[in-house]
Amino acid sequence: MLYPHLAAGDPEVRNLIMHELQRRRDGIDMIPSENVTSPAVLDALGSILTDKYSEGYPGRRYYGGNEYIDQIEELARARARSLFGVTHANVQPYSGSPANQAVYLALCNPGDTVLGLSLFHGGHLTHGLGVNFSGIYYKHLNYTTTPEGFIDYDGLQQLAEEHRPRMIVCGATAYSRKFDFARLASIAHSVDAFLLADISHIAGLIVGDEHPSPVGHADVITTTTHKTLRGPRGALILCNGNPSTPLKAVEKTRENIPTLIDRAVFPGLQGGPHNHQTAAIAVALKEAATPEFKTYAHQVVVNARTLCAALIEQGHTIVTGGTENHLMLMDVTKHGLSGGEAEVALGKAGITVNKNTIPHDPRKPFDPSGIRIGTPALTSRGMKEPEVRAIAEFMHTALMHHTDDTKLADIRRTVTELSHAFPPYPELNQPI
Ligand code: DSN
Repeated sequence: MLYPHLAAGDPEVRNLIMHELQRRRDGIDMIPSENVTSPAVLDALGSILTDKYSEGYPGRRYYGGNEYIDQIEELARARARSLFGVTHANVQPYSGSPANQAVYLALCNPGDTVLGLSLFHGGHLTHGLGVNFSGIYYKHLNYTTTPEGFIDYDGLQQLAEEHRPRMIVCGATAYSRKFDFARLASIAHSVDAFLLADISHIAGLIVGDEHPSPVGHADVITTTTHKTLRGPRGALILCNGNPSTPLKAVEKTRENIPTLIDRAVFPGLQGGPHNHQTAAIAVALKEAATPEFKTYAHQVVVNARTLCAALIEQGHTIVTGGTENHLMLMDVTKHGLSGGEAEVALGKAGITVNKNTIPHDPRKPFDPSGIRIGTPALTSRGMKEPEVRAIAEFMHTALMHHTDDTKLADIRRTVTELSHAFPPYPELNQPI
């Protein structure tokens, strides 16, 4: 029996977890920011490390009994440094938004001007949305994509020259093309701004050599650990240089970045690190350094390209006309649907995607024109080009019959059959 202690202690919660497991087994998750973690990562995440307080950093804690916790955090930091090729890594941010918040706290003063890619053109909440801390405490201006959906580097350069920001944020949650980090750095540094590269979506592709790295270009790099990197929820902040020991209050200059970052994470923003999460991050970073992970990252991109080509062949509209990474944005409006309706129809067919704005979307964000589709999770399950072509066919049929519940239920049966041949968690393959 899975989770026997939970079965005894809290059958209600176990039952809901079992339903979620069944949902994952029966369907195909194509949300590009989701993935499937390994049993080793899950073991570390569910370990007794959750019980320990360890405010501070290795060797300088505010609690006793941290001799093993120190070694775990050192291991995670060393693995992060080596994997990304930087000299400093902070592994304590609870997730991506707190990691970005720590960078703002470290490098900017409240009211400073910051430029980030608009959420509605593929950016992130923390890149300057008005209702987010980034738009509330900082003077945020957004750069956008061109009408075709490519980052408007010229527009960014103009905005930067006009407003002389303190920091430029690059990175995205819904952008299917490669970032030109050299160009972004040259724009930022031409106006003496810091460049923050948020590589949360593409970190796994970067370590798998499927996307250029921002190292050597960006002043600071943040990434979540649970997307293409395939670890637990969590985040890293990466940079070059070394923090002072002990951490001193220092000026917000480029050479002080490691010290500024460490002070911003703790005590600036967070209390005790989540040690079970740190251990699971260490495990995931070890996995990401293997040749198998490179093969995985390559297949993620091949699968996305294959899916995109098949969807275009069936007459669908893909923003920018293609993909160079793990995701694509589809404009579904020409079939008489909104993104929300497409999400629901595909959900009924057993395929999970999310509605998403497309660049220059005439519709509202809560029911936009597009859907966002990605291949990281299905690739972790072992699916390759033949399965992806079959999925494109299922998606096409579901979208063409989006009001026909009988047809959608038929597709769902076939999707479930395919899905059962590629279990997301083979080690948990027991009856529920
Ligand atoms: N919410 C994440 C995504 O889906 O891309 C970004 O944090």
